[in-house]
Amino acid sequence: MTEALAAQIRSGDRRALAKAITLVESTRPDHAEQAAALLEELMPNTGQSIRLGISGAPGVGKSTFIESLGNYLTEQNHQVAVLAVDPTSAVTGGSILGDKTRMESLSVNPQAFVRPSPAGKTLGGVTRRTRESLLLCEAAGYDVIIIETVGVGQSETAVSDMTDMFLLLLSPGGGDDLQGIKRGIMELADLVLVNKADGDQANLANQTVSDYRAALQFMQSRTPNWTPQVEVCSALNNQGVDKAWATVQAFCSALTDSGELNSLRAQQARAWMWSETAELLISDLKQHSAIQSMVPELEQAVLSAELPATVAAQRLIEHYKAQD
Ligand SMILES: Nc1nc2c(ncn2[C@@H]2O[C@H](COP(=O)(O)OP(=O)(O)OP(=O)(O)O)[C@@H](O)[C@H]2O)c(=O)[nH]1
Ligand SMILES: [Mg+2]
Repeated sequence: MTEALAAQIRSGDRRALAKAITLVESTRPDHAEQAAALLEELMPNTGQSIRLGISGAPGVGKSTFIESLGNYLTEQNHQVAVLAVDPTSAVTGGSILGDKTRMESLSVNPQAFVRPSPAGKTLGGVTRRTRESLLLCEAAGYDVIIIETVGVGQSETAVSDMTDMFLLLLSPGGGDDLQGIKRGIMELADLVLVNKADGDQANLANQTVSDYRAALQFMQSRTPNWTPQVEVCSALNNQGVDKAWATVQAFCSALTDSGELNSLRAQQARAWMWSETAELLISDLKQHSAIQSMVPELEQAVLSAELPATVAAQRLIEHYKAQD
């Protein structure tokens, strides 16, 4: 069953890909086993895409930009997949990106695959699934994978940890206070795009570009092989999107030529291995009945400040290690 599904995915069968993503998103233990087998089987077919993270405040134009870029790329015979990491789905079970992912033309473009965000209990849960979905999309032949997230400060790091390049979209204006964007997020950006550079806002957008270029000079570059760029675009009018793509390609060449792309991905994979290990250990621990029975009392003792959290954690681990 795994091998047949893997073969369908490799042949570019979109329904098989959608089915496989549903499998990796499932919380059922038997599904998790199948998903793991499938990913292992497809591993040799992964890694050949450009992995792009895109973030920005609500309403800045992420969906419009991705639609414009996606359609531009498919015209050049690229296969584009769009995945979403939605930090709100973890909290509310609802979704910022889900209903508002208005990529109407890209969604029906035969060379594109648009997948709304999974609902996960934790942001970690959502991003685990997104990483796996990314690998599945690569195995299905998509050569540009875009991972979108809303810039509300929780999910950008997670997205940057699974992508090659991080694009930050900003609105014109507000250069002084960096639009409330946390400095740490600015530091993740390899390309800052000031969107909505059209109509009345065109001049302001250019001014904003100057402001950010000045601001970025004082920031530590993520890598010696690339200086973060700031450009304007109008996603609505499809302006600057080709330039942004040229910058993405320049970034990829710089990191490929220096060998950094391979080492970056290798490090990301190793970090992922350890975060998976931590998640699996915690969920295994919580499933033990002996542990479950001691949790209420321990939590109560920590809540009422009778017991230091560290001591409570040590007791949990001791009991866990004493199991079977
Ligand atoms: N003038 C102008 N408007 C734009 C541009 N890009 C997007 N918009 C408009 O801005 C609004 C929000 O655009 P979206 O693409 O939905 O923004 P988003 O960042 O995906 O928003 P969320 O998913 O809600 O976070 C829409 O009304 C767009 O038409 C642009 O380049 N110029
Ligand atoms: Mg959107």
